[in-house]
Amino acid sequence: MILEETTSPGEALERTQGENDMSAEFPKVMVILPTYNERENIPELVDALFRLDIRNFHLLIVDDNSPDGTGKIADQIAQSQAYRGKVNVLHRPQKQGLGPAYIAGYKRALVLDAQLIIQMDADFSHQPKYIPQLLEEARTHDVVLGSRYVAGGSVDERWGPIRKLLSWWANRLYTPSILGIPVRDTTGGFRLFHRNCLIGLDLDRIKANGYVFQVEVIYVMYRLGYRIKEIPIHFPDRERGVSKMSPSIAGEAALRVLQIMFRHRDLSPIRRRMAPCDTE
Ligand SMILES: Nc1nc2c(ncn2[C@@H]2O[C@H](COP(=O)(O)OP(=O)(O)O)[C@@H](O)[C@H]2O)c(=O)[nH]1
Ligand SMILES: [Mg+2]
Repeated sequence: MILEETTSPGEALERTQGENDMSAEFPKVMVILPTYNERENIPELVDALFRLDIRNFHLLIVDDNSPDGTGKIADQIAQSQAYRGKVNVLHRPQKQGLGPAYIAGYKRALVLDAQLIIQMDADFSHQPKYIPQLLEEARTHDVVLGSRYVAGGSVDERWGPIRKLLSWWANRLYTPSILGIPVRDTTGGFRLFHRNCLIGLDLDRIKANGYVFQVEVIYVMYRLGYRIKEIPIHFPDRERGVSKMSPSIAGEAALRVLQIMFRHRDLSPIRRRMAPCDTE
């Protein structure tokens, strides 16, 4: 999808990845991992991400004081010889949901001068192997989404027909028709943003939590005219740990989508925030 756009972060990337190989010349990539009780996943996931061997690559773990001690494990990883200086941990006092965790993570990533910000679940449903593709598409797009609902994308084979139908209906029928947005996977959480998109978004505009948080962010970015690309991903269910999403969050989502439409339908590219983001 190409929207009217004057700036080209893709070109900026070309420039920074120009002639020489020094890592400082490469844009700083930061992957945000929100965690709540992910002790069984986080060490392995961190290893898998660094095995991708991407230049100038950093992690930001945002932990909401997980009772299972994920935060402590994250600190140990951050202080380990292998990852010192490459892994940051943001501790928050209590579980407040995915939306506030991401907002705090985006703000911290901006403060840490990240140029390309990737967000993904910490349970292997978002597979590290797709990250090189996200980065490749970031050369020519402002926002890149890992998508279950474009050609080639898929969800876990074990999903029952009701769950499949509900997710498909929400993403492919309900949300696009209410919001008038050509994005096929609006609730997915595997995303890449150029820094300027998070600044332009104006994080204080975003109010939703849960699945609708993802919808609100992408809707505002669409209204602001950022160029959005979806790449197909397979989305397997988590093997370890438990999901924190509840049916009540999913039920509330349908109404919240209407709220989002009314809240942001008048936004246009001119309303992008230009000043540096307020940071913590
Ligand atoms: N920091 C933080 N992370 C959360 C919270 N709720 C969920 N997560 C993380 O967000 C990601 C997605 O959550 P998950 O329970 O897997 O949701 P599902 O994939 O929709 O079932 C995982 O990495 C969770 O650990 C929260 O309240 N705070
Ligand atoms: Mg999950």
